[in-house]
Amino acid sequence: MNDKASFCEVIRRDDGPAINEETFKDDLTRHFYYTLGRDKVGTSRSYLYQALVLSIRDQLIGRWRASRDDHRSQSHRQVAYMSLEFLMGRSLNNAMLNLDLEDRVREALEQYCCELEEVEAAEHDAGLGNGGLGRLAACFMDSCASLGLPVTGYGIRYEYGMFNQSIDNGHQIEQPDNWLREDYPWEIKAPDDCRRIKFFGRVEVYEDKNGRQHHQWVDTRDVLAVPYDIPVPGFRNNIVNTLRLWKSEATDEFNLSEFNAGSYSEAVAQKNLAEQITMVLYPNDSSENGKELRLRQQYFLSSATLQDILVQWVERYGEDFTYFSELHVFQLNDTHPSIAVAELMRLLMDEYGMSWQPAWNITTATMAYTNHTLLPEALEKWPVWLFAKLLPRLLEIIYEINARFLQQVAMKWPGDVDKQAAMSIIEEGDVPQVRMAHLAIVGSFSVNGVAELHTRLLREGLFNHFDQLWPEKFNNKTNGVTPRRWLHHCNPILTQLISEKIGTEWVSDFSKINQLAPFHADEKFQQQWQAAKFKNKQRLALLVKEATGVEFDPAMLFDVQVKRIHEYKRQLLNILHVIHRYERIRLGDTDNMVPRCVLIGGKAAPGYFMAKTIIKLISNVAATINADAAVKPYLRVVFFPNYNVTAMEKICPGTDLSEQISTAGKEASGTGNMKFMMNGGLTIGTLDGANVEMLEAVGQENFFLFGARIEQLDDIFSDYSPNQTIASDPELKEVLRLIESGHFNLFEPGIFQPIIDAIRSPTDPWLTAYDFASYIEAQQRVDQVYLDQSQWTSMSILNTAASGPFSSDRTIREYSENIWNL
Ligand code: 26W
Repeated sequence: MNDKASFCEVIRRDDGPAINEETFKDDLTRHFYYTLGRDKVGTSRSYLYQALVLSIRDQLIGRWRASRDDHRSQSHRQVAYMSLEFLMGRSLNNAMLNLDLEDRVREALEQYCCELEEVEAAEHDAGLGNGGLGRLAACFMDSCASLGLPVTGYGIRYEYGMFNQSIDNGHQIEQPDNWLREDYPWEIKAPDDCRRIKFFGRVEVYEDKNGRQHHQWVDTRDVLAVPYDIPVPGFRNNIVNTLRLWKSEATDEFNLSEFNAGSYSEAVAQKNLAEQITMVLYPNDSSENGKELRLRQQYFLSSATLQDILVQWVERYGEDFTYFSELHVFQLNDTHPSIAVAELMRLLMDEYGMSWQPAWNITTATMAYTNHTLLPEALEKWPVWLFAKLLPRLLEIIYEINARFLQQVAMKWPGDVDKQAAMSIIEEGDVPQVRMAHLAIVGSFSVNGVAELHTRLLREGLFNHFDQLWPEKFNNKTNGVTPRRWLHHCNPILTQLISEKIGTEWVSDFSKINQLAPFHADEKFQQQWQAAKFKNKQRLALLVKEATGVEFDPAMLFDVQVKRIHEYKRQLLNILHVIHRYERIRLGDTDNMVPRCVLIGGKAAPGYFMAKTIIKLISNVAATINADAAVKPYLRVVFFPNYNVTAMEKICPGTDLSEQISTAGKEASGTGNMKFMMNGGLTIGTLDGANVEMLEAVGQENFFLFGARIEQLDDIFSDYSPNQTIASDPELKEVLRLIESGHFNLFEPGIFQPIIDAIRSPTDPWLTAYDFASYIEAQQRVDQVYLDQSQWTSMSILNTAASGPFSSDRTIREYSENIWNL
């Protein structure tokens, strides 16, 4: 072997040097001094953070390459997890945990007289997601790497992630999240792999010499997709997967007419349009407002990702796609990337010359769709005219898919035109629309919901016709969260206690967590468990003090609801209970009342008026209550600003009571509920989403259940009269009277009227008044149990012990075995 070849060999086979304390220290210094050109640490920890990440990245690179080569060279199936959102949060601690580097890092930092925690705090959250769906994608990435599965995440590198929320006089203010300002040292740009994405233009049809028709999408305005790769290390298994995020850039072609007319600067400025595509994450988590730019984002991600995989395929196997579907799966995270169904058809036919049927066989054997919501307003539809303008070739293909699909429907239900209209991918009407969920179902071999109840409701309701046509496509994959971040990393105190008791295997095999159960009544263990919770409450109290100025007393019960603000999640019900308690305290009715600190946090979509009004109500109620010295021993309330992944890492370990109180049938699964459970939080909740399975796992007696159930809803709505409910419930009546009297808005008359009207409306879909009494009763049970600390602690231990099934490792194993067939 000549020198050059052996060098290449070394580069290729290098698994990364064994981690050595001395070289690690040197790496850190080298990056700080040379790569970043710094000599003083100064007050900002930002450079030290960056140098540290670069040093850790060095440790990852060899393993990363080895993992990638492995995926590409071996003939087993691989998955592209396609998602418009990846809510990764911080990565430093996770990487150190998974590589077992913490001790070395601490030592290396000593020379800078700097604590690891300070450096960690310099990392900006990668907030490229809205809420549950985006965070789920991030947990899945961790589990796939930790299980050694060949899964690559594909998403968008938004310049601005989820907005930062501040609260001004109780109102939400949105501020841009410029998370890339100081560079993001985890990412590596890969310009070699950039792809070209078409928009606008028109379709030309021509016949080849064999008389076969071909379509050509021409006169397009093209944009480049440039990938940035982020390493995703598995838990202590030497595997490093990839999250590939696409950034849009202008091509180097100018608008020549303008250019020649002397408008050089204007022609260059036009390039901005291309870069707009990946500028900002849409901050809506439940309603689609049909913005053109959003459709551009969706197509941009879908096309770039599919091209990426097809180009790699052709490099390796040429243009023979016979075995393509045996080696690839595309998992669509909700309908957001579902235009991929039509795009894969286009690429196979127009770019690689395939005819319809083989291309369709490949498409329907590789696409799989996950649904995350039953809310009708969240089901994406795009006007046909918009498609015709922006993606004309894609619209043609969608029409053809639909025509063939409707023939199938007609065969199954001859003459049933209503069914055809209901199932059609195109919704007729004044403004005809493309129904993206229908496109996703028709084009996929698998359709899954995210909790047992959710999947049942999908099959019986929303997608019932499709279930009758293709029952074999439907399946459930109950969500989970990664126990590395959501227990090990975020709760070191409890982690140590658990590991002392049952060893450390639970970190990689979370089913083992149930070995804690036998100790639930052990007095000494209970005391240790309580002490751990107390410390975590102290840590949370500090955070609350910093963020709001309000003192939380760790001796009180910490009652927490954090999630996006939405009417169906019923933060309103929560605050009604708070007001009720406040009333009782004012009346001196405090016998056996457990002192509580109530924390509510979450972002409202900027255009969601009711959600913003609910934030204002919570803030005003909090201000009134916290200002009342007589109330302080019993009740304190905050609206916690800018709730995000990093905040949750301190919130969930310090929580006693987790509020999961959505109207039955509305929350697809929930995942925050699982994080609290892992950390020994007790749940007060409805029979909704994954709460149902959590309750089954831990037992009724260890869960505070309340509220209307799905089976009752039809009955309830048939003669719902909230005003009667209110009139006959003195407690609810009093709570509403207090709000209506202006007690919480003395100088802002009328601002809460929309909320009052909503509660009093006979068509209130969220059943706030209906569930009030049952909620108050459940909260009463919470107090009773809490007074018996031994019983509470036993329940807390049993909750953690029963949280095994809610690890995303379990979820991903199920995806792998039943959908991906890896
Ligand atoms: C197009 C606007 C839009 C954006 C995001 C519509 C819908 C969404 C998501 C589907 C909202 C979402 O995050 N859904 C949540 O997904 C979680 C993960 O499966 C579930 O746990 C939550 O119950 C569900 O609300």
